[in-house]
This record gives sequence, C-alpha cells and structure tokens, in this order.
Amino acid sequence: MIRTVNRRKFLETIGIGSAGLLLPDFAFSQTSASRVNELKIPELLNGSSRNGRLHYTLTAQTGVSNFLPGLSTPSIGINGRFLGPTLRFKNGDDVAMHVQNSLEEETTLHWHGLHVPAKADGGPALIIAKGGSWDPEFKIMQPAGTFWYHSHRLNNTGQQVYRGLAGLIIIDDDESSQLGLPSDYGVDDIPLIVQDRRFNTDGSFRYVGMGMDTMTGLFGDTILVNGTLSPVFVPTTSKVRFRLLNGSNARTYNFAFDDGRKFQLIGADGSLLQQAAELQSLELAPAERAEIVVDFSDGSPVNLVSLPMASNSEFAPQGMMRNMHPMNTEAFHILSLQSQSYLKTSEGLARNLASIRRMQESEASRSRQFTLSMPMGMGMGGGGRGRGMMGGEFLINGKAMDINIVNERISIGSTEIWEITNDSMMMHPFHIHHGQFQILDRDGKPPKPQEMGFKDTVKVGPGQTVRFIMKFEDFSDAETAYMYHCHILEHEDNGMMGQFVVV
Ligand SMILES: [Cu+2]
Repeated sequence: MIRTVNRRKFLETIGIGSAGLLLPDFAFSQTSASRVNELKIPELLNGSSRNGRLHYTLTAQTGVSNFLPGLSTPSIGINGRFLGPTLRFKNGDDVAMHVQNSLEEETTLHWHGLHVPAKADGGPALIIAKGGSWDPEFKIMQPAGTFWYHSHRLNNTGQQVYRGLAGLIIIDDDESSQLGLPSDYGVDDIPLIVQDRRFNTDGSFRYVGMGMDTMTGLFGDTILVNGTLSPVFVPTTSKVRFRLLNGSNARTYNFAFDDGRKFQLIGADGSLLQQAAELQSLELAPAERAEIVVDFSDGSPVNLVSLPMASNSEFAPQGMMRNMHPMNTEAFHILSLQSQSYLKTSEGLARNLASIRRMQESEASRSRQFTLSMPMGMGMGGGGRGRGMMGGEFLINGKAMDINIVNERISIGSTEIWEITNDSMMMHPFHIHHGQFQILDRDGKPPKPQEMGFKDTVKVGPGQTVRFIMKFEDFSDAETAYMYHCHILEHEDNGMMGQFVVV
C-alpha cells in the first residue's frame, strides 16, 4: 500500500493505523495484502427493441467463481457465474423481461426500488419454479437513480443473494442526461456492488452457521466489490461517479477515503438530490445506494475504505448487541484507486441536479405505525419474548411474516405517513416495495441532506422512530401483495416482513 502524509494524518485522526485497514486474511495465506485485482465491471445489458418494448433475457444459473487465488467457489449468477449484468433503462421505457430459472431450486426476482405492478414486482409469492420462467412487463415511471434486482425467495433470500443472485439497475431521464455528470459506464460511471463474504477453507461460501449469524445478520470477513477480491480501479478522468450499492446481507459501511478527501453525494436510492452534498464519510445500510462524484485531479493514489462506526452513531448497536458487532468497530479496505499521470478533464458539477418537490404532512390522509422487534429487544415491548436469544421471532407489530396474511390494505391514490419504531438494540434498514418515499423526520429531527431525495430504504436506529411520507399510486391489485421488511436479509428471512395490497 502506498502511503502519503495526508493519509497517515487522516488515519491518526480516526484512531487507526494503516495496518488496520486490511481485513485479516484468516485462513488465506495465499492472499497477500499487496495482491490486487482489476475491478470487474458488470456487463451492461441493453434490451433489444421489439414492438415498442425493450426485451431483456435474464437467466439465473449456478456457476463456479474464482474469488480466491487457487480456489473455486460454487456461486449463482445471472447470465454469468456471479451477480448479474447492469440493466440500464430510461424513464418512460416499456420493458419486457424474460427471467429463466436454471437453478436447482425455486427463486424470485425483485426489482428493488422500481415502481411496478405488484404482479411484476418479484416478491415472495411470484415464484419461478426450478426450470421455469417468468415474463413480467412494466413501464419505467420514475426519475433517474440507481436501483438493483435480487432474489426475494421466502425464507431463503439471504442465502440466494449471498451466493450471487443480484445485479444493478440504472435509470436515466431527460434531465439527468443534461447535467454533464460522468455517465460513460465502466469509464467514469462505475458501479460498486459492495458485499462481505466468508469462505470455507475449500473456497466455498460459508453462510449462516451459529445463531449469532441470524441475530446480527451475516457478517463476512472478506470484501468483494462486483465480485472482485482486493480490487483496484484506475481513474482516467478527473472526476469519477461511483454508484455505491450496499449489496451485503447485514453489514453497514461507513464509506470514506483514507486521505480524508471529500466527495460529492449526488444521489441516494431513488433519485438524484436537488443539490450535491459535500461529505467526508457516508453510512450505507444494506440495500441503500449512493451516487458519489470523486475528484482525482491531484493524481494521488487513494483507497476507498469503510471507517469504524462512530461510537456515538445513532445507528450503533446498543447494550448486549454491541459485543455482537465486532466487525463494525474496524476500518477496512474496499477499493484501491491508482494514480494516473494524465486524466481527461471532466465537466464541473451542475449546481442544481433534480427538482424534487417536498411532500407535506398535510397531504397524507392517514398514518400507520410499525414496530420492529427481535429477541433481546430493548425491553420496551417486553424484550426477550420469542424463542430465546438465538431463536427466530423477528417481528413487525408483533407478527412474523405469513405469506397467507395481508397485513395492510391501502387505498389507491392515497398519501400516507408511515411511522417506523425500532424496539430493539440494533439498527434495521426498513424497505418498502411499490415506490419511493420521502423521510419526514427521525426522532422528530429533519433528515440530513443525504436523506433528502426519494428513498426506498431507511435506517431506523435502536430505539428510534422514523416517519416517511409516500404516495400509493397506480397498480390496484387485491390479489398480489407488496412487501415491507427489514433489509438485513437474515431478519427478513426469519419473519421481519409484512405484506400490503393497494386497492
Ligand atoms: Cu433487521
């Protein structure tokens, strides 16, 4: 690792030495800290145009990946060995998907963050049988942003996503194309699907073992970015836009650069922001996305890292749960960015990015309350209910997910306020299907700039209450439900999910 004075200074400020930046190698003596691999960029899949629709074919298939030197890892990919291609749509596109399931098990495919009919949403009821296929059609009806697709198989999402059943979606619109933002995919517009994994000594993925893995959600000791171990990217332009997707099952990252350089946050989840926010670090929970623009014109090498979660972070685990989260107390390496003597000069950032009308509380016709709880709750709701410390019982409003029960019925065309209370000792990223919301407040305080756009996943810290406002427009369907759930996949798989219909 190349060090600079700046980097050392920054690391001292945050209380770590640069030696602490790399994850421990554990069983992998072959993995030396100096070994780097070129960052893989998922293939861009453009649909083929027929009869006014863009047709895409996605095949979920098993494969063998080579993440670790000399070892192979059985994995799942879409049209490949691990993860899937990036799908790029434009607002207004009519899309026809053909999803083929060539796995040895049932699956589903959910378009996370897209405003699509419940029947096309890919929730747990929309099973694609082993050897079967699914042909949803939908129109893109939302502004530019970064989204993703992944398995949503009931009780089995965690392991399918862990093995690779996920990919990125990019939506562009007319306004976003006029902003001069870096948008040359793979050149200055770079997807970063960040995932933590752990491996058995034979190279295979090691998924949930101890009850602790379910409790905290599964934490890995090895970082993959787009399926690349110890990745390096070489910027060729003075500014690069990274589309960060926390595609991990449970880990929250505190993204930063190890020389302390600031970056511009231009988008989060379902839209660009009205104006860029200058940040030095950014916490992203599972399923959250961020588009950032980073200036490399100084030509210095730098690393994208994850800093330890601040002990005073409102999202830090509390009480006994603190001891269960050792991995978020460390800083670790995500991506090396190499220096380059010549960089093509990028355009300056536009002052105004997206026009977002803030929705008002007065527009809502009703509000609903949701309380998230798990074993070892805070005691407010009688923590410790359930099957004991390592058991199931991850609940919303005291109920575990039941595929036969529709928990909420929402009138089509209505605007609602959802109030999410976390009655547990750890943060849960709450996600809702059907569309995007705006955060009203967190414990009564207005959202920070990074949460001012359209969102579909929101961090709810221990003991916190988050309120968001959302319009439930289009797609009346009494038969097919949308989901709301915690996006720590092991929590979702163990009950922290509910269903609603829009009618
Ligand atoms: Cu959770």
